[in-house]
Amino acid sequence: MESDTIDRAGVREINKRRTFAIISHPDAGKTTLTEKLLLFGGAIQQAGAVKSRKTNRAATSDFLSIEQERGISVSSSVMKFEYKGYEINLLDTPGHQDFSEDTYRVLTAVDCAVMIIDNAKGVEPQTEKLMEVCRMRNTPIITFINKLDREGLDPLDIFEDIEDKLQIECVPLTWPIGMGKRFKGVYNFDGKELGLFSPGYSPKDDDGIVIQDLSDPRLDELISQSAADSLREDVDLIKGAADPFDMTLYLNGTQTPVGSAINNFGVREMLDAFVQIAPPPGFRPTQTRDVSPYESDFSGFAFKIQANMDPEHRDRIAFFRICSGKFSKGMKVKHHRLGKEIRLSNATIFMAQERSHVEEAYPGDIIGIHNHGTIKIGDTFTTKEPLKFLGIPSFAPEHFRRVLLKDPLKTKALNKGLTQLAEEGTIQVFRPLLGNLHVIGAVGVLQFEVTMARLKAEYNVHAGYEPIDLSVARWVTCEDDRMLKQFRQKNESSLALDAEKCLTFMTTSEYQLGFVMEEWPDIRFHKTREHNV
Ligand SMILES: Nc1nc2c(ncn2[C@@H]2O[C@H](COP(=O)(O)OP(=O)(O)OP(=O)(O)O)[C@@H](O)[C@H]2O)c(=O)[nH]1
Ligand SMILES: [Mg+2]
Repeated sequence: MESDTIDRAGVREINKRRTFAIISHPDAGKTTLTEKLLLFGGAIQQAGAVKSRKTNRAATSDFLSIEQERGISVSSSVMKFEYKGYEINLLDTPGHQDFSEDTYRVLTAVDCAVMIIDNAKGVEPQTEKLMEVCRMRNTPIITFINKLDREGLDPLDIFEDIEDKLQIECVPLTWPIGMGKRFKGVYNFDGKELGLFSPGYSPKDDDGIVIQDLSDPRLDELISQSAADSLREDVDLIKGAADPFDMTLYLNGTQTPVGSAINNFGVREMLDAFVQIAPPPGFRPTQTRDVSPYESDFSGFAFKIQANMDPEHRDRIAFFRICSGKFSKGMKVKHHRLGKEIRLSNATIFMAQERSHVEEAYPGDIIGIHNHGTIKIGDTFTTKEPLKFLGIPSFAPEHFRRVLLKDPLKTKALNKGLTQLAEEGTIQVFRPLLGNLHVIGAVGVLQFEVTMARLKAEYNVHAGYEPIDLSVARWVTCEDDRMLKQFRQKNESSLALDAEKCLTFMTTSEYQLGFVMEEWPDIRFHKTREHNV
C-alpha cells in the first residue's frame, strides 16, 4: 500500500536527481565521455588516458586491472557528481557483447540513457541490441555523435542510419561544423548560436567564441565562406525537415535529441541540455504495484554486486538503487528475501575515484552497501511493505567450460571465488547433481578469461578451464512437484544446480533439448530467469 508523500525538502531533492547510463557499441567512447563529464562536474581534476598504459593513469571508471590492461570496460561503474545544482548519478557500461548482462542490469536502475554513436561508424550491431532493451523499458535516450575530430560520415547520413536501424526519430540539439581537421565548432539549435572551437580549448574555459547570428559576416571570416555557406544550408535543411523536439515523445522513447562533440568541445552543451530534458526519478514496477519516488516509505533494490572493488578493502559491495523515500545512515530496513530486518549503517556513495560515507540519499541515488554474502542481485529492501522490484534478468549461458584446478589445496578458495563471482553475475556456476565438477557458463567467452584473471588476482587461485560438451542450459520448473521429482530422477546426469540452487537442465544441442521438451510437456524450460524470484 502506498505510503504518505515525502516532505517538501525531499521532493526538491528528488527533482534535482538525474540518473543515467551511457551505452553504445564497444569503443565508441563511453568511458572517455564519462571522464569528460566528471571533469566538467569538477569530480576529477585530470582525465586518465584510456588505453594509454604508458602514463599509468587508467580511466577512472575502469578500475579492474583487466580493464586497464585491455582498455575495454568489462563491468559497469557508478559515479556521482554535481552540476549546476543537479545531482547526477552516471553509470558507465561495458559495450562488449560478452558483458552485456551487466549493461542490461544497469538499465533497470536508471531513468534515462545517453547513447553514443561513433562518427565514422554510424549505428553498430551492439547499439541496436541495447536499443531493444531500452525500448522494452521505454527508457528515454539522448544521442551523442562522438569523435568528430576524425573524418566520418555526413551527419545527415548518421541521422538517417539512426532512424532506420533504431526506429527512433532524431531531433538535432547541436550541429557540427565540419569534421576531422576541418572541424570548426557546433551550432546550437536551441540558443540559435554558434560555439567555435579553438585549438587548446580546455573545459575550464567558459566557452569558445560565440556567434549569435548565422548571417553575421564575421562567421565567413572565422570559418571560411564555404564552410559558413554549407552550415547555413544544413541548418535551413534541418529546420525544414526535422520535427521539433517534443518532451512527451522523448520521454516515451520515440524521439531522441542528438548532440555532437569532439573531445571536450560540445560536452558542456550536451550536459546543459541533458540536465534540462532528462527526467527526474520516475515510477518503478514491482510484482504488486508501481512505486512512486515521492512515497515517504523507503524502498530500493540491488542491481549489481561487485567484489574487491578496492584492492585495499577486499570487500563486496551491493549497488543499490533507491526508488522511494529517504535513506539515512543507520536506518533499519526489511530484507524481504531473508525475511529479516537489517541496519544500513555503512553505505557509501561513489564519487569518481573515491568512496565517501553517505548520511542521506534520495530516490535516483545509487549507494553502495557492504555485503557479506547476504545481498544478492534483485534483492529488495523497504521500510516494511513486502515489495519485489522487477526486471533484472539472468540469461541462459551459451558457452560452457569445465574448471581445472591444479592445486587441490586451493579447492576452498576456488569455491569461494566462484561463488562470489557468480553472485556478481561475472560468470554462472553449475554443480552437476552427479560427480564433483565445476561447470562455468557464460553468455560471452571473454567472461571465462575475466573469471580466471580475477580468481588469480583476487582469490590467489590459479585455475584453468577446458572445453566440455555442453551448449544449452535451461532453468526448469514445474507446477506439479511429483512430476518434477520424476523428471529429476530420469535426467539426473543432465541436471545441475546453479549458484542460487535453481535446477538447470544442460545438454549438448538445441536438438537434444527439443527432444527432451517433447518428452516432458509439463516441465517448463526457461531461457531467462528473474533474480531471486
Ligand atoms: N579521436 C577520438 N578518439 C576518441 C574520442 N573519444 C574516445 N576516443 C578513443 O576511442 C577509444 C575507445 O574509447 P573508450 O572510451 O574506452 O570506449 P568505450 O565505449 O568506453 O569502450 P568499451 O567500454 O570497451 O565498450 C579510445 O582509444 C579513446 O581514446 C574522441 O572524441 N575522438
Ligand atoms: Mg568503456
